[in-house]
Amino acid sequence: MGYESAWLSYKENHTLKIPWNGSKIYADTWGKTIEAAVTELQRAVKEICGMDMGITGQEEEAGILLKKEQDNALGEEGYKIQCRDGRLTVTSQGEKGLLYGSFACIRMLQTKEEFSAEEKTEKPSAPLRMLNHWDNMDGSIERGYSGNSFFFEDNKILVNERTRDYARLAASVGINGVVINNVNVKDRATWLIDEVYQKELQRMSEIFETYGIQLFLSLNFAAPMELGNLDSADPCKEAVQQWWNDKMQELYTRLPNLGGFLVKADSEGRPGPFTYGRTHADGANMLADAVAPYHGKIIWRCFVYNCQQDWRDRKTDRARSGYDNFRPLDGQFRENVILQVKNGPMDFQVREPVSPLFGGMEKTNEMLEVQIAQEYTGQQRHVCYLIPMFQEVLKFRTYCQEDRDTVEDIVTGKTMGNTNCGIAAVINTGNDENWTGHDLAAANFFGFGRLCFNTSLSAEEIAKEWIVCTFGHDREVQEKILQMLMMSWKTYEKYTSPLGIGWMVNPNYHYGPNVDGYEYDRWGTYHRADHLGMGVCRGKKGTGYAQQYREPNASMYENVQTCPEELLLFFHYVPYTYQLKTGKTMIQHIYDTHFEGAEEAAYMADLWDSLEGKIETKVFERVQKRLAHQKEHAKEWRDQINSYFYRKSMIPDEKHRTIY
Ligand code: BDP
Repeated sequence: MGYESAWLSYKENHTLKIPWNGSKIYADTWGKTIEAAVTELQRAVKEICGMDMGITGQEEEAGILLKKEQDNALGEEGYKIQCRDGRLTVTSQGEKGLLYGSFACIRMLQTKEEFSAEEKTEKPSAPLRMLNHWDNMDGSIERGYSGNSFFFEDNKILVNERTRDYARLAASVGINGVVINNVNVKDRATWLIDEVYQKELQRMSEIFETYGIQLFLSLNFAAPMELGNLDSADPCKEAVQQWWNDKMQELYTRLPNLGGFLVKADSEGRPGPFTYGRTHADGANMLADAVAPYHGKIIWRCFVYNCQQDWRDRKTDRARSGYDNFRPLDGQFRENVILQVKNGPMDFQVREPVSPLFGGMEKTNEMLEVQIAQEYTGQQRHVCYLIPMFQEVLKFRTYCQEDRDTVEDIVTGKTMGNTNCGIAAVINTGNDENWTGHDLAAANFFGFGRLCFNTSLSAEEIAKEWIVCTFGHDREVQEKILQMLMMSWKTYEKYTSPLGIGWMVNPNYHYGPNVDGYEYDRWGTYHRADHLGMGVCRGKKGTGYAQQYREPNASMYENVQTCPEELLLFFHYVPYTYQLKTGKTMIQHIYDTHFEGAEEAAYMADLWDSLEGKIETKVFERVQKRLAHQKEHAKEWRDQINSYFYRKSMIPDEKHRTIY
C-alpha cells in the first residue's frame, strides 16, 4: 500500500525569496545523521523552492552550512540558526542538533518564517522525547485506530522504506526514543530479546540512529521463565539476575544503540515482582543493573492497580493506587530507572486531575506518559486535538518545592537537575495511507513532538505550524482548521464526560456511550450515580485520594467550593440540584453541555464542508466522512447521557428540549 508524507509533504512555493546565495551545501564534518540532514535539506529545497542543492567541500562557496561547534549550552541536541550575508548556517555541538536544526529550517521554509541575521537558538526542553507503540508481533495494534503495525507482521519484523519515513517524521519533530512493541509483552514478543530477532532489530536500530532515535523494547518480566527455562523470575534470586545480565550482554553486543526497556509489571495481569513478595524497586533495579554497563535505561510504568476490585467497597479507589504503590519507594530506584507516570491517576480519560505522583516523588526520575492514540477521546474517528490538554498538565503546580515545581519542571529536569526524565506518548500511527487514520489526528503526533521539544510553544502556535505544513497557505483553510482543532477537545468533553466523570463508554472497546458500562465492575471505574446525585467522594470522608496531593492542592480538591468545577464529580458526590458557579444546577449543566457539544460537532462538520475544493479531494473526503460520523455519534452520546440522567433524577430540562 502506498502512503503519504503527512506534514513533510512539501508544497511548491516559487514565490519564496531564497535567503541564501548559491546552490551548495557544506558540512564541516560527516556522519550518517549529518548525511540525513543534508538529504532532507536537498529534498525540501528542491520540492519547495525548485532548486537543486549540490554539496561542496569549499566553505566559501556554500549557501547553506552545517557546522559542529563546541557549545555546552547547546549540547548535542540544541542548535543555532543564523542567516547572514547570503549564508544560512546551522550550528550544533552534535549531529542530532544539526539534524533538528535542518528540520527547523525546512519548517521555516514551509511556514514562510523569515530567516534572520540574529542567531535563533533552540534546545529541547525534555531530555527524553519518546513514542510508545503498542504494536503486537502479529501485526495488530492494541488501541490502534489507523490500520495495522508497520513494524511487525505475522511475527516478523518489518524493516523497509516505511521504517525510514517513519523515522523522518519522528525526527522532524524532535523525537529521540521509540519503543516499538506493546507494553503487554506476550507470546512471540517475549522473544524480541532473543537472538532470532537481533538481525532485523539491528537494521531497524541503524535506521533509527541515522535519525537520532534510540530503539527501545518493551520487556516481559517473566522472560527468564518463558525464554530461559528458569523456574522463577524473582528479581532477588541470583540465577535470575545472572540470566538478565547475560541476556543484556548478548543484546548490547549486537545492538549497541539500544536505549533500554519499558516495563509494565504487576499490572492488568502482566507478571512482576509482586509474585515473589518483592517490590517494584527490586524489579526495576535488577534490570537497571543489567543494562547499566551499556548506559541502558529502564523505564518502569506506574500504571499499577488492582483490576479485581469490589464495586461495593466505597473505600477502594483505583485513582489512589499509583501513589500508594510507588510513593513509599521514593529514593530506592537506581539512577538509570525512570518511572513513567500516566498524566492522570486513572487512564487517559478526556478529563482527569494530574497524577499526584508528580511532586509526590522527590528523589526519583520521572517521565510523563500521555496517549495520543485516542482510545478514550474518539478513537481517531472524532477530532480531538490533545495538545491543549497536555499543556494544562505540564503547567500544573505540584508544590513539591517553592518554585520549579510544575509537571513541566519535573519532566524537563529543572526540579531535580536530572536528565533521565522526559515525556512519552502512546502513539496513534498505523499502516494506513495517511499514518493516523483521521488526517486531523496527525496534528497530535506532530504537536506532541513539538511540545516536548519546546514546552513554551502554545497549542495554537503548534496547530498553526502543522496546518501550514500539511495544507499550505490558504487563509480560509488555515483559519477554519485552526478553529476546529482548538475547539475539539472541549467539544468532545462536552458531549461525553460531565465534570470529570469518565468511563461512560462501552467496556473493552472503549468507544461509544454506555453510562453503566463500567459501573458495577471490577475495574474500579465509577460514576456512582443514584436518583439524588452522582460523583465519587475522594476527600477525607471518602477514599482519601485528595490527600495524596501536597498543600494547597489537597485542600483545594477536598473542598467542594474550591475544587475546580471541571473536576467536581471526580472529587465529590453532589446532588443533581447542586448549584455551579454559572448559577446552573449540575443536572442542567449536563443537559446544556451535551446539547452544546453535539451542536459544536455539527458546526465542525459544516466548517470542513465549506472547504470543499480547497483541499485535495482524497483528503477532503476522508475527513468529511469522519466528521459526518462524529456529528451523528455526538448526538447518540448526547441522547444517551441526557436520557439516563433525566430518568435517574426525574428533573426536567429547563429549556424543554427533547430528552427521551
Ligand atoms: C489502557 C488500555 C490497555 C493498556 C493499558 C496500559 O485500555 O489496552 O494495556 O492502558 O496502559 O488504557 O497498559
